[in-house]
Amino acid sequence: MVPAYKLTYFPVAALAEPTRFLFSYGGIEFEDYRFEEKNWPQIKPNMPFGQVPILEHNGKVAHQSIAMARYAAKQVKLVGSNDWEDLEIDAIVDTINDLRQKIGLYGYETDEAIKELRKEPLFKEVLPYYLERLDNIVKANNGHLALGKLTWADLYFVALLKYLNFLCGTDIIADYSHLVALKKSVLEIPAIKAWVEKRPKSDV
Ligand code: GSH
Repeated sequence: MVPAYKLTYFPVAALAEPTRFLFSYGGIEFEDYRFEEKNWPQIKPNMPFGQVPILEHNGKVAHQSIAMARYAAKQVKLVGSNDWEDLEIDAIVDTINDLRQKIGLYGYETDEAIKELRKEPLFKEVLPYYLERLDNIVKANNGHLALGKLTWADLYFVALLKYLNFLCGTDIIADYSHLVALKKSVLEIPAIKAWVEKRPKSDV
């Protein structure tokens, strides 16, 4: 049977990976459509806002990676049990995304001189600021980023890590033991483990 969902993205983990993790976690089949970078100029004009990932379902098209991850999380029951709990999860996911954007200013900079200028503030200030706080949250939260239990915030963070590490050129959580433990516990979930083993290999 043709899967009910089609996820379209570049041939990398990055912004599509949280949704891939979440569908895999819940055993929801999806078509993992990865186009070749050379075909992007033809694909881009057909995207709702000129970007990917997009998620297609029942003839409809959705964009925005966090919105689609939140949708997938609802499908696989990794959300909160009331609006306040969802707010707590969303706040963590948005914080991770704030960090991603700050990392992107460094990682995507093509002018080497500017990149060098951004290096010290990122590695000495921004990363410690965010990662210490996230590590403390996991420490105080029974090994999780929100609600003291597994939620989509945990999967979101671990799924995105490969991309964040790539942009920084290093394992950004290596010195944060509670984040390391969180990563390990998420990657040990059988359905996630199976997904990571079978997913196409990529650096990003
Ligand atoms: N806020 C959007 C989301 O989270 O989905 C950002 C999407 C985004 O930045 N997509 C990038 C893209 O499509 C790939 S990671 N880049 C190609 C382009 O903009 O032409």
